[in-house]
Amino acid sequence: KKIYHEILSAKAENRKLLAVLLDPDKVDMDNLSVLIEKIRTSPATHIFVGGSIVETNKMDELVHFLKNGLSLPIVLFPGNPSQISTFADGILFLSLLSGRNPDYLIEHHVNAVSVLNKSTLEIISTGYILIESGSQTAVERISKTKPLDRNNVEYVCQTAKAGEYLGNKLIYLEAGSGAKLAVPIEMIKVVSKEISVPLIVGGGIRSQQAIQAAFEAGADLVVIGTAFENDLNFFTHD
Ligand code: 1GP
Repeated sequence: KKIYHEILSAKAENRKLLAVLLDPDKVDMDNLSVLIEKIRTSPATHIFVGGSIVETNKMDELVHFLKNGLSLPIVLFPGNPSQISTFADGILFLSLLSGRNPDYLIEHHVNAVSVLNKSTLEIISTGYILIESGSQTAVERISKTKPLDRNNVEYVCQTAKAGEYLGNKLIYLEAGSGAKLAVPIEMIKVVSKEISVPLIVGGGIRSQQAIQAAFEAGADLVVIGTAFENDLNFFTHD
C-alpha cells in the first residue's frame, strides 16, 4: 500500500502532489527519452497513464518505458479494463459516482478482477466525479453520463461524501481532459472541507497559477494532462 500511504502522509504534512497524465494515444512514442527528461526535471510526484480509448499493448509499451526511465510511481488511470497494464505500480480503481451508468459504477470493475488478481498493482478505490465544464468532454461521451452541475456545490459535496462513506480512498473531481473550464475553486474549497480522504482535482488546468489556486483551495493532488502534452516545457514557464 505504498502509493496510498504516501498520498496520506503528504496530506497530513500539507505537502502538495502533482501528477502528469500521459495518454498513450497522444504521446510521441518515438521521442520518449525527451519526455522522460522533461518529467524528471518537473515538479511531478506521480505519473498517471490512461486515456479514453487505448489498447493494452500501447499501455504496456509506454508503462514499461516510463518504469525504466523514472523512479516516480506509475499509476493507471484507465478508461476500461482492457487498459490495465500489469507493469504499472498502482491503479485508480475508479467508480464514476456522478453518473448513473452501471458499467462505470460496477460492471467494468467486476470484469477487471481476473487481471487484477494476477497482478501486483496497488488498487486504490477512487470516487470519480465529473463536473460540468462548458462543453462535452470525452468522459461524458464515452461513459454516456451527464456531469454534475458546476453551480450545485452542495450536491457535488454530498456525492463526494457518499463516495467516502462507500469506502473510496480518494475522491477525484474531474472537469474532463482538455476542459474549457476547470473545477470551480469554490467547489474545491467546500468539498475538501467536507471529506477526510485526499482530494484529486484535474481537467482544464493550464497554468502554474491555476495549479497553485487548486492547491490553496484544498486539492491534495492536481493532475496535468493537456497542458504538458501540448508543451513539454510547461513546468519551466512562470
Ligand atoms: C484527467 O483531468 C485530467 O483528469 C487531465 O485534464 O488534460 O485538461 O489536463 P487535462
